[in-house]
Amino acid sequence: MKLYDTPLAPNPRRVRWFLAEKGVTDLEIVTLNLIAGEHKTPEYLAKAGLANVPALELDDGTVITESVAVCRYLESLYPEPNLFGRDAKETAIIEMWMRRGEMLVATPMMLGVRHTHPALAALEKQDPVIAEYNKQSALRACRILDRRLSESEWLGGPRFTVADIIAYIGIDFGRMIKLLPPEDLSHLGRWMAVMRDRPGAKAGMPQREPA
Ligand SMILES: N[C@@H](CCC(=O)N[C@@H](CS)C(=O)NCC(=O)O)C(=O)O
Repeated sequence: MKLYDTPLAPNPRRVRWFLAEKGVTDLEIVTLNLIAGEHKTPEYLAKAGLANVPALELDDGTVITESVAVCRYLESLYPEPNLFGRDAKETAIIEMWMRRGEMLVATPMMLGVRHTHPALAALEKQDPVIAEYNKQSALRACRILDRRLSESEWLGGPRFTVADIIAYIGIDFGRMIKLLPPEDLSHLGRWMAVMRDRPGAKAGMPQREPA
């Protein structure tokens, strides 16, 4: 298998973290430079179908995009440690928090960063109004996660799951523009500190000081 990847970008980071939690190392990583447009070449577009990373190319030539779909596929190949849920109820709760983390926090944070960070002007016609709206939406939604974490050790329940990976990476991407969650969110702060220390947190990331 080949994983098309790029450093720093949040969606490929989900897959790298997921692989690190599973202890999977036997796949080829192909690093693309997005700023140089390496994900927009006719060859890559013919494979992936769209100009996005991550993409996982299987040995039979099938290409899976969408970071969560890639993680689900990897979960089937490498079921332990389980990160998507073991029974109907647990799987649904994890899915619920994964989608909340993605839609309410990660997506607006990505848009906020994309419309703000000077380096990303190569990928986006930046608009300060869109930037501000999305940054505020992401920060507001951190309160929802904080409330959940006041009653649950992890987002998906009593153990670490993919829901934690998705939400944490979304929030952490804000550091690219020095956007941090409000300090009064103590439950979120407790969880962020624990997440930061997991081995997957550093997978494929340039070494940076924690915020
Ligand atoms: N929903 C997709 C989003 C993939 C995505 O947006 N990837 C970004 C990097 S984080 C990308 O490839 N951007 C290229 C561009 O904007 O031109 C997923 O979860 O994989």
